[in-house]
Amino acid sequence: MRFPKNFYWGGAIAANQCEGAYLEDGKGLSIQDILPKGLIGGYTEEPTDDNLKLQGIDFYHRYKEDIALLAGMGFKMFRFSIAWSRIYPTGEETEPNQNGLAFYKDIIKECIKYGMEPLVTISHYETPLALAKKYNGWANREMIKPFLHYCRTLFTHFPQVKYWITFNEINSILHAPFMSGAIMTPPEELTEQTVWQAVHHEMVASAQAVKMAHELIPESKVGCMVLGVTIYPLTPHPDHVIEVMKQDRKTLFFTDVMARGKYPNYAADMLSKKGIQIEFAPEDESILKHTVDFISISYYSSSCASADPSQGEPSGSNMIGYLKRNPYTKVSDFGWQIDPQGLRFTLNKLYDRYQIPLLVAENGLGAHDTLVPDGLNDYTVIDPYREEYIKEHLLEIAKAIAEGVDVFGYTYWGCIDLVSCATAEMVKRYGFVYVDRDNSGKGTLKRYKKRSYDWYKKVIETNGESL
Ligand code: BGP
Repeated sequence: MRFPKNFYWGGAIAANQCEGAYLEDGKGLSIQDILPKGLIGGYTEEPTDDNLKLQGIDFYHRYKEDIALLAGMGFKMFRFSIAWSRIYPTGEETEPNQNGLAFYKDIIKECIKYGMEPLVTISHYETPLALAKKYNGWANREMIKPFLHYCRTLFTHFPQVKYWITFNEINSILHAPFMSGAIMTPPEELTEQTVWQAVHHEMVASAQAVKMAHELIPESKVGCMVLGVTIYPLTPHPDHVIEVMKQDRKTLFFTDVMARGKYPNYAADMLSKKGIQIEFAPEDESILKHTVDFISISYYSSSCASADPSQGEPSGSNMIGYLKRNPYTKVSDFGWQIDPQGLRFTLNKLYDRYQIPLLVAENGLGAHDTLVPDGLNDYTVIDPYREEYIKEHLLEIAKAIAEGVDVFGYTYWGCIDLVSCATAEMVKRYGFVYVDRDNSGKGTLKRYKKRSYDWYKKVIETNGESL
């Protein structure tokens, strides 16, 4: 058998990319509501009509239908995020918004009804805008308090949820300080000192959330989540290999702190070379000791590091454009390198280092899909390329498992088409379910099963044997 008996097969989404209803039922603005083009072009003063996330795929009104569709594939786990500003519109109310709580309570109920384990991301790039404005996001230690107030509300109201992730891709704050860390300082004025201090605040907040979850929901499992940046040397030249070591630490630093409970040996040197001094509160060292129960990653592609920036082509992938393209890999429609073996490599590397369970919380192919008649009076998408991508990655996960790595689940990213994160568009589609909406925001929002829907269903039904 390739996959363990209780392997969590499933899919993942995030509130800001699918819910829409951005001001409904008491929701406050989130930073995403002023990011019309994702990472490109920065934020606007007010929400603008061209921001596809304001309506998303209207999951807010269609979640029952959507969850039923996803459950139809036999999902064992469903990863979604809670929009913080739906619970606390400005982040600092004393009482939560009851409508927001009711919405997520119902989502959880639906998951449980279909036998899907809910996995909740507490913060997936959707900090309340008011907190970003008031505190400059995580640059300010004051953020810890409203975050923990929000966490307490979630853990108290949703004790049925056993699996939690504190911050989506926590290391992405280094690459996208506004989207990831709600830091409003314009990029040209932002210092590394500010960003790394924000990193520290998030990690302290995360560790406190782990502690709190364990107290309030004793059987809970809380994980960290990192953007799985897999890096190879551009050539075997020792300079490139040393560069990989340096670049890797931009990711491993986070897992080191969150899984081992303290700053790693190389931190002092790495930070002081950048002239950074992290301000620790007296209690921080003991707080950080509350380590995570599992590590989760998003994994889409690998890249190369070069000691000489003029060598190599820029990597095409989300947020890691500063790295170099690996000439030995294929690329997706959107220029992302496709490297299934890199996933096996990364899982082994993380497990060798930490020896705690791992979850592939995101992996998927963003592609151009075409809706065609299915011959039965309906429409579908014929997407063998998606099946192939997933198959290749799952087989590499299976190899890692055979090598002794404890991988307990796979939640395919964007299991239903949604607005993309980095470029905020609809045309880049990941789902097993097609949603009729285009880049100009037009479409009926009707859902159609793609061919990969039945394919993934079979994979789950056979616990991966059909691969
Ligand atoms: C990750 C994010 C997701 C997601 C995915 C794909 O970085 O956690 O939210 O969207 O990337 O990226 P994109 O949507 O930009 O194609």
